[in-house]
Amino acid sequence: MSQNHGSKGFIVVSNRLPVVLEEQNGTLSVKSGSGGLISALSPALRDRGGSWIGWLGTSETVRIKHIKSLLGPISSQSGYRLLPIFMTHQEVKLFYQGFCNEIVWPLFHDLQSRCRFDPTYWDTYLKVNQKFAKVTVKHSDRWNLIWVNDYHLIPLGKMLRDKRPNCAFFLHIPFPPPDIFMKLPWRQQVMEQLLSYRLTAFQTDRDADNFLRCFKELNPRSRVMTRKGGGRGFKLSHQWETVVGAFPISIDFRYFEGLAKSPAVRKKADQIRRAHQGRRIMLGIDRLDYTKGILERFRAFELLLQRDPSLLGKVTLVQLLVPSREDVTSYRNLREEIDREAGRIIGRFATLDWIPITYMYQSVGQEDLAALYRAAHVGLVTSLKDGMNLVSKEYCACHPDNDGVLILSEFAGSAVELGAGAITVNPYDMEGMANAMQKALFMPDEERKRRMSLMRRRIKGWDVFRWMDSFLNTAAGLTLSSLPKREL
Ligand code: GDG
Repeated sequence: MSQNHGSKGFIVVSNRLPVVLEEQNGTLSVKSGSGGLISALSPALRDRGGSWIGWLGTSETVRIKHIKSLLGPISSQSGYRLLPIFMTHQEVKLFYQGFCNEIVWPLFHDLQSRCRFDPTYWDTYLKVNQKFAKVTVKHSDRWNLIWVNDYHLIPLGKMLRDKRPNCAFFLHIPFPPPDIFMKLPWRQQVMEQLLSYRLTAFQTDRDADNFLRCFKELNPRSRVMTRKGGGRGFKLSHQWETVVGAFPISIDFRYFEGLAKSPAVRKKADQIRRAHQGRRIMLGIDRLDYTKGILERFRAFELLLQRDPSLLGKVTLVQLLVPSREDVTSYRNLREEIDREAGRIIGRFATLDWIPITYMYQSVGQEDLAALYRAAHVGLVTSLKDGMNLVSKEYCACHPDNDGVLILSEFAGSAVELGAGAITVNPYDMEGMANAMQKALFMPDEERKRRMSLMRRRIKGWDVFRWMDSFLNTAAGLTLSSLPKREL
């Protein structure tokens, strides 16, 4: 990328910084954050310069100087500046746990029965976005390209528009169809906010189309134009046009492939396979989240074992569950339910020398992650809905010998690219999932290799660097650089 994004480089804004702040025995330290947004943006942003603005994942506000000195060395290592936002305990509760995690997250994943439309959440949502706006203005110039990420910060573009007209937005999660979106009490405001960016980008055409349908329903007389350079132009007034398009996020394919081929990871993968004594390994790796279909996966596995007793002792489901949103009640409840279900299924089928589910509730390092991917004969991604799902792509990247089968939810964004090679499933169909597991375990070598090689080619051809270049080039092509303020 050669564009000059303004004298301060380009500015990335997301709810979380790629690091979180932890306090143990009165000592503050920073550790790497987790989740798809960070996995994707961190490698692609490395050494591009610019700044990343976000929250440190804690309501800690004291010793700000100390926090800045902790972030300094990380900024120089990563090649971009980290600029922290601070939130009070009440803001974390109403903005993050409330509006973001009890309204937008479940609603945009089509799970409206999990929503709590508390009106006090909206005010704090706007207030915290104002905080982000203030810090963004302070650390940028008028013509900087500001890249706003995800559902926590939808209002930011509108707040910044007069002072920073070059804002682009990327939504990492799905955008729902009208019958779901219309339930949002603030639908008109949210739609208007999404149209305050120069570029509003989604993961897949499914999401962009849903957005278009919602727009039409809310603005029946407005025009949508197909643009020559790709994307669709949305015009709410003659002074302002927003371009909308799909930019499927991806992974650093070469990094994961290289890791999987490295002697250390191969050794670890062999050790994992030996520890399972030649049994077939089916692997799930997910953040703890009800959208990932973990319980559905466990129950389908139970059905598989119940239907086909010849598999008892021959296959193990390895589930890595990464702690997430532990301060949100519904996530704590989900964890308890997963613990119970795993325990129940283990109790039902385990023998003296075989445990059907190996379940870990922790985060592991990159080498262990790659070794798990490489060791697994079958990768399981059974999301009820997912913006993209990077795990599905990482699993393929870590199978350089093409010897793995991916079972993939048709409701994950990655099914658009990987559907032809994966065994696709409806995660609500327990029998269908059990059939898919059976098929994956007994798939002939030739078919397995053909399918995996197809998926790997697709991911390699559209990796995270191509995704980022394509998004940033499109955004840069739409930026304003000389219009006088009154025309905006
Ligand atoms: C959101 C959207 C979209 C997992 N466990 C460990 C670990 N991970 C990493 C994986 C992967 C990432 O976390 C999870 O990414 P996903 O895409 O699967 O899911 P979300 O966190 O829900 O991400 C999603 C994404 O944003 C990007 O736009 O794809 O749809 O929901 O990269 O590798 N990493 C390490 N240790 C672990 O234990 N190091």
